[in-house]
Amino acid sequence: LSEPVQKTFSFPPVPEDNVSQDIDHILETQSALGIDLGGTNLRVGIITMAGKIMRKYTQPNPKTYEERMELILSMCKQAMADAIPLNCRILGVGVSTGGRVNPQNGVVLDSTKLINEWSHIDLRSPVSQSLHLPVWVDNDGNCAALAERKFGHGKGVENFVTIITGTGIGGGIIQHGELIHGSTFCAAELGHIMVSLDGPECSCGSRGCVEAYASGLALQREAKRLHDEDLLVVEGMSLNNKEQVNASHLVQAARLGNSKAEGVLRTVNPSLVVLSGVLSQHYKSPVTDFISQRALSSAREVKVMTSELDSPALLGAASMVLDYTTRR
Ligand code: ADP
Ligand code: BMX
Ligand code: MG
Ligand code: CA
Ligand code: ZN
Repeated sequence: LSEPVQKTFSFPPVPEDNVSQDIDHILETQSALGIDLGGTNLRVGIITMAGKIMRKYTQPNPKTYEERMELILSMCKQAMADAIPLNCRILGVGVSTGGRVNPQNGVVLDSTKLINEWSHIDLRSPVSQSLHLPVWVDNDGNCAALAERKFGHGKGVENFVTIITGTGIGGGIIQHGELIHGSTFCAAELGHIMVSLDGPECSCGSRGCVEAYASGLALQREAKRLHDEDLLVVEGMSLNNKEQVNASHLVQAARLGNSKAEGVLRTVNPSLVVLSGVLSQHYKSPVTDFISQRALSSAREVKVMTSELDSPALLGAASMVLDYTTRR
């Protein structure tokens, strides 16, 4: 009878007569680490439940598997250290990556030339073993769709498509509120819809894909071609010799009235809803025009919006963590 009653422990232990510790605990913000691996950049972010990016780190995506894994882990460790003074409690890691991904086991099945040494890669095991956190992985276009569903224009929308333009073109399809992966995880590789049988070579090995016309890389190729012919730079535009010509110069030239550059930007595909990525602003009106002129009549009601999210793929990566770790 003199034995003390066994106490049940709650974590973190909260002394009953002291509420201040309890409040400290509540002030911690449940957060995720997001990773986004693209054809050009590797990004890591600390993202809160509300979709706020507390901190973002960007590096060029390394060209080899070893260097890439090493950089991912070191950037994540830095972010986890920085999360402590920010009061962000990291619940897990979400990875968005180019390539076909099996989200059930976190394996990148295969990739186009945009990311080297990135086929048959178990991404989940090394990240989770090294950071001691649960890890979710999905394709970057799919992640962009998840971000729109949770934080953006896709909120409460049953069926929508997102197209994200970076180095390549990624896609994500939400059908009945869920992501579609397809039988071999290629369902929303929307950049690789062939629009011309003998079009330019695509990084996937085929030719004439939408990505080969309208991606950041394709526009860079066109910008370089115009520049070589001395047709790129127009009045009001400056381009010094050291600067690499890229897609942004093509966009700038088009804005300043370069009709050749304008012509390149008008070659786009139809039937989409949320456009995101560096080129989305420039594609909104040609896409809308194309749909109203060419789409099947019952598809013409499709709305086209540009994303309002900063880094949708990164946010979508984080959303996998935030949704799964708090789902009951
Ligand atoms: P990824 O996810 O493929 O690594 P990002 O989304 O970081 O790519 O975008 C990088 C790509 O976008 C590059 O191809 C680059 O040339 C192009 N780009 C960068 N800035 C701009 C801009 N202001 N306008 C148009 N294209 C841009
Ligand atoms: C490529 C392909 C897609 C990806 C898209 C956008 C790879 C490595 N990438 O089409 O899986 O969704 O690029 O990627 O196979 P980003 O590089 O533009 O972000
Ligand atoms: Mg990207
Ligand atoms: Ca996709
Ligand atoms: Zn292709």
